[in-house]
Amino acid sequence: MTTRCIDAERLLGRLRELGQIGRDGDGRLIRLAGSDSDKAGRDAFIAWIRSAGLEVAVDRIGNIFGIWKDDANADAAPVLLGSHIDTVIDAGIYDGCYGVLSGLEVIQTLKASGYIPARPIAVAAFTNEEGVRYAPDMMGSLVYAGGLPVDEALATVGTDGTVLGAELERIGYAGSEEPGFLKPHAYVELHIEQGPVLDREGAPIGAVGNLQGISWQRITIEGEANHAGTTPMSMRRDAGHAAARVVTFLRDRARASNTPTVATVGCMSFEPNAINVIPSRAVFTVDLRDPDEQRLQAEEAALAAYLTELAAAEEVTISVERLARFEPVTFDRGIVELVEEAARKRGLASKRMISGAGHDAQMIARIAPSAMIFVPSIGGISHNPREHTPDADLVAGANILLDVTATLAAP
Ligand code: HGY
Ligand code: MN
Ligand code: MN
Repeated sequence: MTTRCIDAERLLGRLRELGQIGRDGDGRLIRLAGSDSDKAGRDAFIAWIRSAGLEVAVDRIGNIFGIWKDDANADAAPVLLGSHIDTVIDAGIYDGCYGVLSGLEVIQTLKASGYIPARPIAVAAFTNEEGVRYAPDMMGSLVYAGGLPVDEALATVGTDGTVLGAELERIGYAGSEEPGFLKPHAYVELHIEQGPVLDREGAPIGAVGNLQGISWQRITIEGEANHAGTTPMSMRRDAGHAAARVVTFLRDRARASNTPTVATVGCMSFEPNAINVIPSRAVFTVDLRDPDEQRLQAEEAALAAYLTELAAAEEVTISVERLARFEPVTFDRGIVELVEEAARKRGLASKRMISGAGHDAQMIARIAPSAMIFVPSIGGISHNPREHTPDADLVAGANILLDVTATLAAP
């Protein structure tokens, strides 16, 4: 039997075309959830779904589905593929988009090959996976999996003061399907690793067995504005300095821990943000992650204790808002082994690994057996325009997704 292969030119062409949609005046790729550039990316994806002859469905949180089904299998639970096409700020072209376009490519290849599935096969582009404009991240798939009520998600106020539901209405993606309308038989997400492991070890395929826990918080420190020149150091209630101590505390603690714990302060703003005024307020975010739930809780507790101590020492008041909290996830062993077997059959080395990044698969794993396939990220770079995966690895990963899907949907 000849081995099926995806149409590499079609996949890579779409990936590059989508990678050009939503660039700002400086050429940066920015397709934040609910934005005009998100709409442009969504429109392109739906046009490709239609050109493949698939049914299009959009749910109330704006998740988009391309569905291949026929009368014979329409009542069976579908195999669901997918990821996201929203991006971070100044993004690379592969994060999320590779998994969505590969899912569509797999369906088109199977359809054209005369393969007859025992169940529908669908591909999803989940809304707001990145969580940059509206927290939490993985929002569309979290709602889809029943982890967040859709009306609560639609009422989310963004970092720019907009409301997600109004933005989805505005861009024409406030769909009608109830989230969860398709109960997947299985879910497989193909994604770039976004880390250095596969590239460093020269393995083209990652069989992702689990995914680490994530804790997002927004911290506000209130001090007192005062004159930068006349206020003695001993009389300051400097919110900016206090914030800087938190950043150093987190980094030093994570680096000294000898565990996989990672800590990141990605956003920070001061008020009144003037060169000669001691900051009265500092607002910043903390992203803590660890594969072990107990350790993640211990890191959160250590931060809370430090903030209490800091407030007293610096005579500031500190408030904390939880933005997201997801426990570590273990994926379906059977599907992970299918990934390893598919790689073996194609003569590709694979490596069992954990995901450092959050993904929609960690949400869909709540409602269906799920797993992920990784391909290498050169230098481990991601969330950065220098993000890169060689074409040969992109094609190899999509062919593994093809094989795993054909097995999962087989009669
Ligand atoms: O935050 C994450 O890990 C993902 O990129 N949303
Ligand atoms: Mn992603
Ligand atoms: Mn991402």
